[in-house]
Amino acid sequence: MHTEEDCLFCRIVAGTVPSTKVFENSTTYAFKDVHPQAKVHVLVVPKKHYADVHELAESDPAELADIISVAQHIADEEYHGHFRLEFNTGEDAGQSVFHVHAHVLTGEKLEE
Ligand code: DGP
Repeated sequence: MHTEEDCLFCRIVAGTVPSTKVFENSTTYAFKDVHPQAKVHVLVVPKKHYADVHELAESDPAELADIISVAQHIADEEYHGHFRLEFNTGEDAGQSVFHVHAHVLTGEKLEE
């Protein structure tokens, strides 16, 4: 079980672990994924810690909407507004960091 103190993405938001920032506002932070799966692969996270997208949706749906707006903004800048948005939820779905994060894939035509 991860606590906020040992949460990698809390540390990235706080700036104690370095990242390449793409976007930031008062509640949301976006940074480049260290292992990109597309020409542009950005992770968008709430600054506040929630374990997964279901917990976020239940606790703060406005922040979930903000994450989607940030994804659209990135895609507008990078690739005429087209993007793929993924929330891996649970270990068996590939979630490895238990601070909710949207994978935003864009910058090129994506494989289906
Ligand atoms: P997931 O498997 O859905 O939990 O995605 C976690 C993503 O986080 C994965 O694509 C790799 C990325 N990642 C892991 N550690 C770091 C890091 O220290 N910095 C950055 N920028 N990305 C990381």
